[in-house]
Amino acid sequence: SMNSDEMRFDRYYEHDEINKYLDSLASSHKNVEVKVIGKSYEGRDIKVIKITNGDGIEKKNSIFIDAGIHAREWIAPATALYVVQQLLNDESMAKILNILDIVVNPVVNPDGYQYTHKKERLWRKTRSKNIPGCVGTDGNRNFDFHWGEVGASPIPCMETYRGNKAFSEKETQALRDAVGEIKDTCKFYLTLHSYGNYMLYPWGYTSKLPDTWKDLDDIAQIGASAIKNATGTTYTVGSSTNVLYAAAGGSDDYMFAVFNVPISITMELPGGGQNGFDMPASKIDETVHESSIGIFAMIQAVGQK
Ligand code: ING
Ligand code: ZN
Repeated sequence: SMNSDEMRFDRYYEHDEINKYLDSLASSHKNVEVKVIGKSYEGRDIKVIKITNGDGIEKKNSIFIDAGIHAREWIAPATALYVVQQLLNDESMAKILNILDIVVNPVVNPDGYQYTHKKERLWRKTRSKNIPGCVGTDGNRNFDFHWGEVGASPIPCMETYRGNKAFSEKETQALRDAVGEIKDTCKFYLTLHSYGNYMLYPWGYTSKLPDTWKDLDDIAQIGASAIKNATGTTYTVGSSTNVLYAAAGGSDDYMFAVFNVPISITMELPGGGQNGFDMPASKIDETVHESSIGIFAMIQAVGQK
């Protein structure tokens, strides 16, 4: 168990440890607030941590980061937690927190995440029951913008099952409501996935580009170049449909189109291990550090706009 106010990135943590860690940060930092934004299908608390500079100014611009909507993508929650730790421990972050409040949901889909720890390492979806013998909905096909169109299966047993309706899942409802709460101030929505080294932006539902695609591309390029310069690792930048594949009902399209968050990016972190999702624990630390360089470069660029 973890009672102390530190997380070491030498192994993957279980969901209850992560929640305890967040609570310990709230007790030890007066500029940190932890909130339950909803319960998962199996009843786990879905938490966000909000980090401010403690000045109490309400209408500051904000940023929302999430991870772990897909259960098996373990490097994503680890990266989100590393970003939280850096924001609190690295004094050079004070400048960012003077301009922006940062809200992080490190595990959107805790039931799936725990299922990958205990039962089936490569599980992707939630754990809600749909038809007998088939469990789970793909959270990143469940958002209510062009829901059910391309790349989102209507078949409950499939890996990319869209759900029986948009926002059928308690987990996607919770994420929607948490971002919705800050939509008037939110300048950047970042969702962490793995794997493949991509900085993706809307649209996922069509190969057309949004009118403001250059703004999206600028920020994504800044993230990719920062990583390239720091470690030599290459990220591919572009719209989801154009550089990866078309998929409707994703969280990034929704936050961008419905909540008008001007910068909305899906970051596909590096892969590792036998199947790409299973990066060895010994590589977590260097990977989350590298990825955070890109994330902080993007946050900084958004803050300066
Ligand atoms: N990749 C994303 C997925 O949900 C994506 C890629 C994001 C496609 C946004 C379209 C829109 O399939 C992973 N690894 O889950
Ligand atoms: Zn994913």
